[in-house]
Amino acid sequence: MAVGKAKSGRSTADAALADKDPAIFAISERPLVAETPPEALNDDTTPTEKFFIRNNGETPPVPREAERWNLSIDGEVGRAVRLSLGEIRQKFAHVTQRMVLECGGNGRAYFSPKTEGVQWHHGGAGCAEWTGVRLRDVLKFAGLRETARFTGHFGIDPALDADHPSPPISRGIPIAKAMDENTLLVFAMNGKELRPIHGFPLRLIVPGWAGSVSHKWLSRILIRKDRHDGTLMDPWHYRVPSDLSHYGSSFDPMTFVDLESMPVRSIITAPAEGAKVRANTNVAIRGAAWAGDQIVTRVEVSSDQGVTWQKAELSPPKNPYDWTRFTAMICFSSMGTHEVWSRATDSAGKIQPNEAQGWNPQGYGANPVHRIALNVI
Ligand SMILES: Nc1nc2c(c(=O)[nH]1)N[C@H]1C(S)=C(S)[C@@H](COP(=O)(O)O)O[C@H]1N2
Ligand SMILES: [Mo]
Repeated sequence: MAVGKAKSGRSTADAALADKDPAIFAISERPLVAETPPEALNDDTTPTEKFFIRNNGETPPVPREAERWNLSIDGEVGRAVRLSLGEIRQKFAHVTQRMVLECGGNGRAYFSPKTEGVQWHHGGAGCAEWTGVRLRDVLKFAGLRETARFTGHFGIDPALDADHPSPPISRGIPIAKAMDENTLLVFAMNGKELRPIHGFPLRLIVPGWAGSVSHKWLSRILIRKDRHDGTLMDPWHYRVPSDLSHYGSSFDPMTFVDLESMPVRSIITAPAEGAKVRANTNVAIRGAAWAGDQIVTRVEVSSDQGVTWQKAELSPPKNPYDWTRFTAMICFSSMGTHEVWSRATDSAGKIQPNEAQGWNPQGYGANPVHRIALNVI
């Protein structure tokens, strides 16, 4: 389904999509969720126009005076603080890092049987340059009490409609991840102020973890003694069985654990699916790989449906949580339809499986090899 005018005609959604590359396609209109096809992720830095969208509610109205936007930090802190965006910019060191943001449900469409939830293929991810300040600098400014264990994030996005009256999302992370030097409070994306759809004027980027904790339109961080209990912190969201290896066992959501770091994934970004290439000629295969909190240690490609694999060349990430770009040369000796597969391995030794493994009712963690078909002439 190509992106068109949202049925309801809400101006914010229309504007968000009008700004986007036509390759981006909506997989849900309300809430607005749009995926990037792999061939649109061929840039080293994902342009904002090609960056995926994941809303749970409505996009809030754009504030008139962004510099006066306030972020409150309260709860288990030495003193509750309220900082304007202007103050945040002034008081704390600015950092720019290229980092992957990936939706927790990325890859869900590869599960069989089908699960609940938005049916992402591999395109619920992008790698942009984020500019902001370190969350830990701001938390130190407020002063964390010894009892501080967890954050709770709040934004201003309105609920979708009367059927979904609760606030759309309010998730949180353990303090250790909040204090990680790569966790940023972000006001700019790819060198420009955030677009409204991506959280203008202030959002979190918690790299490597399910995107739901990278709160957009961020207005408050509550520091808590215990795990946060906001919207979508319930047993049915962003929770996975602690042991994913027992296919077919009965799952009790009460025993699930929070989905935190995302699994290793690679995608082929060139050539595009269905492209014509020549037989007996080297074809350059290009792609990207990332691995949550881990590092990508190897990417391989296969031109014989996974019977044999050849190592791709990796270009080093610019900074932690940047993706790893890869290239490989493949030569097809016969004409016809041929598949190219890619798979990555992470620093914990985990490798993308041929088919999605670890089926779970909420459909998290599907990271099968990426496969494209080429027309060899
Ligand atoms: N306030 C708010 N923040 C949010 C969301 C949301 O619905 N509301 N969606 C989250 C989810 S599930 C993801 S994957 C990312 C997507 O960020 P993007 O739309 O900028 O790509 O934002 C996260 N932050
Ligand atoms: Mo997400």
